[in-house]
Amino acid sequence: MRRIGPKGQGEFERISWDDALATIKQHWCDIISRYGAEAILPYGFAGNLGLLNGPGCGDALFNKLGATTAEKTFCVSSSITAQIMTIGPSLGTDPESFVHSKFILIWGANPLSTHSHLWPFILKAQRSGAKVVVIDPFRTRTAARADWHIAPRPGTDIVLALSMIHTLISDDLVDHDYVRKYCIGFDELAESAARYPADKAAEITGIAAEDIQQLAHEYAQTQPSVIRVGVGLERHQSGGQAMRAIDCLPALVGAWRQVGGGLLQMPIFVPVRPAENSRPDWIDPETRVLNLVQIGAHLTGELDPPVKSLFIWNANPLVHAPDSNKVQQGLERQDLFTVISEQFMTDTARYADIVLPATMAAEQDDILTSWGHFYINLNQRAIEPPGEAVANSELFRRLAKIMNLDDAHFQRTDLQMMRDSLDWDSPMLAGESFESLQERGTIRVKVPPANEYAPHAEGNFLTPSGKCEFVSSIGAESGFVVPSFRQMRMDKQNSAPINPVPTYTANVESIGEDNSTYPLQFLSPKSHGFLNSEYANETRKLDVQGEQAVIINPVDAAKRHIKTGDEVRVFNDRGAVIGDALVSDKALVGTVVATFGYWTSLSRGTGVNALTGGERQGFAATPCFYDTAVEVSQNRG
Ligand SMILES: Nc1nc2c(c(=O)[nH]1)N[C@H]1C(S)=C(S)[C@@H](COP(=O)(O)OP(=O)(O)OC[C@H]3O[C@@H](n4cnc5c(=O)[nH]c(N)nc54)[C@H](O)[C@@H]3O)O[C@H]1N2
Ligand SMILES: Nc1nc2c(c(=O)[nH]1)N[C@H]1C(S)=C(S)[C@@H](COP(=O)(O)OP(=O)(O)OC[C@H]3O[C@@H](n4cnc5c(=O)[nH]c(N)nc54)[C@H](O)[C@@H]3O)O[C@H]1N2
Ligand SMILES: [Mo]
Repeated sequence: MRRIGPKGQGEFERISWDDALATIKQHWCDIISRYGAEAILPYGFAGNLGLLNGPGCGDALFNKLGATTAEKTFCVSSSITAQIMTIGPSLGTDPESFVHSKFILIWGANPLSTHSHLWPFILKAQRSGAKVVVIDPFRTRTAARADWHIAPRPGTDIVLALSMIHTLISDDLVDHDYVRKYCIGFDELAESAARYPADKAAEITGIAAEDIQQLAHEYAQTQPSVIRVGVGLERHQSGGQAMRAIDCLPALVGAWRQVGGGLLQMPIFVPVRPAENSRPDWIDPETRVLNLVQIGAHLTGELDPPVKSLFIWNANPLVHAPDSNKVQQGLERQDLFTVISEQFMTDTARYADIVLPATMAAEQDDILTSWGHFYINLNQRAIEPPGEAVANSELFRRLAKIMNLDDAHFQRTDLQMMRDSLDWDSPMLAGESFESLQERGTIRVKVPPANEYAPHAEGNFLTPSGKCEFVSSIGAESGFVVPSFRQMRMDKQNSAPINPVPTYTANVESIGEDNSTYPLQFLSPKSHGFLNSEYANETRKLDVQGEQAVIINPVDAAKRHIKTGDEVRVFNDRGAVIGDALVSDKALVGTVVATFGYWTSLSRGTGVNALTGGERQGFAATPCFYDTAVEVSQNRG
C-alpha cells in the first residue's frame, strides 16, 4: 500500500508489488547518491524470532548496501552479557529439571504470564514441597502464587544480592570446596559484598534485615536450589551488575552440584549460525552504528548523514521503543521515507510511506529455537500465504533483486536457508540433520535428560578462565555487547566500560537527588494478555487484558485523592499516559505500574513508552525503561 493521506492518519491506497518495489528502489537510489547508503537505517526486531524471518533476517541486504548498522539492545542485552561474563554461554538449568528443585527463586520474572511453558514444572515442584520465592516490587500473578513474595525497591536488587552474599560468607554457608575448585575472584566479591551488611541493605532495598538473612540461609541450605532470572531487573542502571551478582549465587552455595540446582536465564545458546543469514562479514568497519533504543533522537536530531529512510520489519517502534513522542515526531518528518513490512495497520505502520504485507507463522516455513526450553522446532506452513503476503525471507530476496545485488546469498531458497541456519556439526546436534528435524519436527539438544543434567556439577564454565568468574576477565576496559538477538557487531559499539566486580549504581531519574516534581517510580512490565504490542488490536485479547490500568499503592493514592476506577493521568516532562486507576498494595509504595503493549491509535492517548527515556542506557547498552520518574493525577481532560 502507498500512503495517500497525512503521515499517521492511516490513509492508503493499494498498489502492486512491482509498483511498491520500484518506488522503494527510486527513493533508495536517490538517497544513496545524495547522502550515501548510511542514510538508510534498518529497523528489525523481535516480532518474529525465527532463524529465517527473525530480527536479523534483513541485515545481509543492508550490510551489502552499506546502510547504517543497527545495534539492537531492547531485550536481554545486559542479562545475557552478564551471564557470559560470569558463567559463560551456558544453557543453564534445564526447565524440565525444575521438578527436582527444593527451593525456586524467581527473580525479576513473571513466568506465569511470560514463560508459561516453565510454569507447570514450577507448580509440580511446589506441590512436591519445594518453596517458591518471588523477588519483584510488583505482586504479579506469579508472585501471588509464591510461598514468599519479597518486594524490593525497584533497581536495588544488586544490593539485595550482595547482602545475601555477605550473609553467606559471614554465616559460613559457602561451599568452599566448590568455590576453590571452580571459581575465581572470591576475595574481591567478598569485599564488594561486605559494603552491604543486612541492616545497610535494608535501608536501600526496603527489605527487612532479618528477611535478607533468612533468604540467604534458606537459599543456601535448601538444596537443590534454582534461580529463574528474568528481564525485569535489567531495566535499571544497576540491572546488568545485579545479574552478575545473581549469577554468582549458585556457585557460592554449590547449587550447581545437583540436578535441579543452578540458574536458568534464557537457554539461547543452542548451535545456531546467525552469521549465515545476517552476514556481518559484509559490514565495512567504518560504517556508522546507531542503537535503535534511541530511535527518537536519531530521527529528530542532527546526524551526518541524517536518517532519510527507515525500513522496519518485525517491529512496532512507536509502541515498544522509549520516548515515543519523540519517535512520533521523527516518523512525522516529511523528508523521511519509511517502509514497513507488517501483518497489521499498527501505530507505526500508519506513518509509513509504503506498507508491505507480511505472512504469519502458519503461512511461512522457519526454524524456531528456544525462548526458555531445550528444543529446536521446525515451523512448517499450514496454508499458503493469503493474498499477496510474503515471508520476510522472500521480501528480502525481492529487495535484493531490485537493488541489483546478485550475490548467491540472496538466491538461496527457504530450504537452503534453513539448512544453513544450524551448526549440524555441533556436539549438541550429534546424529541429527535437517532431514531428522523435518521428520520429527522437533529436536532436543544433545545434553543429558532432565533427570540427569547438572551442567556445572564439576565446573565446566565456558568463560575465558574456565571458572565461574566472580571477577570478570572480559568487558572491563571497553565494555561490550553480546549479540542479543543475533545482532552482529561486537567490535564497534556504544557500551560503556563495565566494572569487573558487581557494584551498585543507583537509578538516576527515579531515585536521584531531586525527585520532588516526579516522586513516583514508573514500571511498565509485560502484560498477561498481549505479546509485547502484538494482539493488543484483538478484541478477544483486549477483553482478557482489559483497558490500560494504572496500579498505585493505597498510600500514594490517598495523597492524591485517587480511587479505583478513576481515570488518571501519569505524566512527566516527556509525555503522559491515561488509564484507569487500580488502587492496590500489589504496587509497592512509591511505584506506579502500567503494563506495556497498548496501541496509541486504539487507546485514550499514548502507550507507556511516552514516559520512558531513550537517553539512559545501562550496562551493555540496555535501555533503562524503568528508571523513569512520574507523577499521577486525576485526569481532568
Ligand atoms: N504474556 C506475555 N508473555 C511474554 C511477553 C509479553 O509481552 N506478554 N513478552 C516476551 C518477551 S519479549 C520477554 S523479554 C519476556 C520477559 O519476561 P519477564 O522476564 O518475565 O519480564 P517482565 O514481565 O517484563 O518483567 C518481570 C518482572 O520484573 C519486575 N521488575 C521490574 N523492576 C524490577 C526490579 O527492579 N527488581 C525486580 N526484582 N523485579 C523488577 C516487574 O514488575 C515484572 O513483574 O516475556 C516474553 N513473554
Ligand atoms: N516500556 C516497555 N517497553 C518495552 C518492553 C517493556 O517491558 N516495557 N519490552 C521490551 C522488549 S523485552 C522487547 S522484546 C520489545 C518488543 O519489541 P518487538 O518484539 O519488536 O514487538 P512489537 O513492538 O510488539 O512488534 C512486533 C511487530 O512485528 C510484527 N510481526 C510479527 N511477525 C512478523 C513477521 O513474520 N514479519 C513481519 N514483517 N512482521 C511481523 C507484528 O505484527 C508486530 O507489529 O519491546 C521492548 N519495549
Ligand atoms: Mo523481549
